[in-house]
Amino acid sequence: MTLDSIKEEILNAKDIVILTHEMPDGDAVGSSLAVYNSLKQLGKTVDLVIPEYPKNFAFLPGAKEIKKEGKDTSYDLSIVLDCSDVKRLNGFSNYFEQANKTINIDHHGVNTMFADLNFVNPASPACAQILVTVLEYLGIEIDKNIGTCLVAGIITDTGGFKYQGVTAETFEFAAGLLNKGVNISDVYRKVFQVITKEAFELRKVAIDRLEFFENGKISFTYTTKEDEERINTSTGDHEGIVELGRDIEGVEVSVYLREVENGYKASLRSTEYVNVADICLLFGGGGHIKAAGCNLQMSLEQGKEKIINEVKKYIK
Ligand SMILES: [Mn+2]
Repeated sequence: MTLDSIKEEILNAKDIVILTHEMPDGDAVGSSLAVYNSLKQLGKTVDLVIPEYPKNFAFLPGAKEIKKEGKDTSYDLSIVLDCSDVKRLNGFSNYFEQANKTINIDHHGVNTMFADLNFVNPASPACAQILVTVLEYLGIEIDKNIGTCLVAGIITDTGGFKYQGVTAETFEFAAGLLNKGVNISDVYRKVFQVITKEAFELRKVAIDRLEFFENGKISFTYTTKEDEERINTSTGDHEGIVELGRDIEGVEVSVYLREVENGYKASLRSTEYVNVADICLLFGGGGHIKAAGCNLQMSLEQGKEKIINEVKKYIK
C-alpha cells in the first residue's frame, strides 16, 4: 500500500526537501508547512523551499523558516505537495530530480503521477485534507501548529467550507482541529478577509475594466505588469480578482487574464455547469471543475478572443 511505502521512505530519510507548485496558494503553503512541522516533530532535517508566497500566509507556524533555496547536494527524499505536474515546480525542480526518492501527495484530478510514490485523491477538496490522513498514519501528533497549517489549506481550497467539493470528512477534520485548539475564525480572517492595500488598488483597476459577454453569463477582466509596477504589488496581490467576476449575479464563467513574464496567465471560475478545467486543458493548463487556469503566450487581444470564444461554446 502506498501509505506504508510513504511511511517507510519518510522514516528512513535523513534529510528531506518539501516542494510545492509555483505561485503557491493557501493549500500549497499550508500543506507544505503542515508536513514541515510534522517532519520536525519526527526529528528530521528538513528544508521547505518556496521562493515566494503571498504575505497573508506569513502568520502560519514555521513560515519564518521557509527557504528561498535548498542545499547544493542531493536530498534523501523530496516530498511534493498540492502539485499536479513536475512542470509546475518551475525553476526549482532540480531538488526534486536530484533526490534519491520522491513522493507526490496531491488532490488534482489531472496529476501526472510524476514521483516514485504517488498518493493522489481527486475526491479531496484540498491537499491539506489528504494530509490529515497521511500524518495520522505516520503517527504524527497533530497539534495546534500543524492543525493551523492544515486548516489554512482546507479553508483556501474550499472557499471557506463552501465549495461543492467539501465532504463530510472536511467538517469532521475541522471539528477535530477545533478540538486541538486551532482558532479557525482567526485563520479564516487572515486567509480570506484581510487584503493588502496594494491588492485593493489592483482590484479597483480590475473592476473598472470588467466587461460582460453572452448576456452577462461571462465576465472578463485583466491586469498588466505595468499596473502591478505602478501599484507596487507583491506576490499574491492578484488573488481574489477572478472571484469578483464570478460572484456577480448571472455570471456562469469569470475570466481573468494577468500579464506575466511571457504572455498572460488565465484564471477561470464557474458557478454551476461549465467545467473550466476542460477549457484550460485545451490551452495546456488544468485545474478543477470550477477553478482552473492556463498560460497564454500571446497578446492580450489574442488571449482574450481565444478564451472568450472557447468559453462561449460551453454557455447554455
Ligand atoms: Mn490545492
